[in-house]
Amino acid sequence: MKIERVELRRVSLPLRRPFQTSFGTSTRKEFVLVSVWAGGQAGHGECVADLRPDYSPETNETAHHVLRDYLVPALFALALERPEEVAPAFAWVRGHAMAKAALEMAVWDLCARRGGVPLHRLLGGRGGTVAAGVSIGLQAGPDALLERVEEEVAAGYRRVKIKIAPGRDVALVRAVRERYPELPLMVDANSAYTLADAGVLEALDGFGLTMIEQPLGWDDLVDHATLQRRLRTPLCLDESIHGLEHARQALDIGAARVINVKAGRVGGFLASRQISAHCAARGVPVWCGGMLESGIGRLANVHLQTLPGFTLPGDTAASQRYFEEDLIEPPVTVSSAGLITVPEGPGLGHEIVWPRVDRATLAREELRPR
Ligand code: OSB
Ligand code: MG
Repeated sequence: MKIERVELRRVSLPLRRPFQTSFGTSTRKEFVLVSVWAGGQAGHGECVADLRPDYSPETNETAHHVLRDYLVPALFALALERPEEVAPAFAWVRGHAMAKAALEMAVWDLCARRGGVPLHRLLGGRGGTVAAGVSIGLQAGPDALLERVEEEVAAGYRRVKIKIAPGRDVALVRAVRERYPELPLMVDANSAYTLADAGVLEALDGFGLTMIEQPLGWDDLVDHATLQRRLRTPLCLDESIHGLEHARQALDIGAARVINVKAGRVGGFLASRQISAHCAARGVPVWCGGMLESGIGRLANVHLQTLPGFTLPGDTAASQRYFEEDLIEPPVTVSSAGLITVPEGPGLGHEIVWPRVDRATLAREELRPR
């Protein structure tokens, strides 16, 4: 198979509510949507880079540049037999995992559609349902947070994650824990602390959290290992894991006991599958993170987390939590039991509503082999 055409769109969707983390506040989701064509069929991948290099060094601009100038030409040069061949062809490009992932995932979707199978089947996953967790951004205070937790628990979510930041941590966790003694609860600091704050993190150790996500440096493993030795609560790494080697090294030195897999952060589905398989072999649970994706990236996450090894609820929540109108029909929904049904249609498995995508598109560029 030769890829005949690639389209890069810049898409902007307003978020229903602002999402605040330790590194900033998002009010809209702006991303590069990658589409690839072969033999009259298309596949689509949503890039999880954002406007600012705060979660990761990548931005929409860097992703667009690296896609257009390096990755798409490398893809055009391939005679593809399997989607597993895409990631190795990008390996010479250092970093830029989110750009690589968007294009690689579009090819996986295309291959699944060409084969008439759902994406999860091509990946080696399963049908059925997946358990939904929810990530609640930083709130004005404990009362506002409790209101949000109540809403999400009532909606059925299987576990709740709350964002924390220095000075907005122990009191928030205590408030939620007092109201919900049994709730599977975790926190995500998005790298807001250092080892000098170990006292605060030790204070969180008594709340029966399922894990503490990425408390220390965004590219750190060593200090996380030091911190993990001082805590009973498992540490989970998000930002620090950029591929299979990081995952292996993190586990080897005891920097984490759980890993958050985001296909965008590790370079795509192949790398995600390698990490989940590696962790499963070591008895380490993984779960699928989220990046406030539109329905296109959201469905990709639903399929990914059907792979063996994804034993914990992910950050994949219902479309309607994020957007007035998602780009797919039907939207992703979560049942009152906290479950998402895995699509069985070809590829991503739900329709992409192109008139909505067109309305949300800021710019588009078409690329062909030369
Ligand atoms: O750290 O997991 C994170 C959103 C944007 C960037 C980083 C993170 C998040 C979330 C939201 O926690 C997960 C979601 O609901 O998509
Ligand atoms: Mg995180």
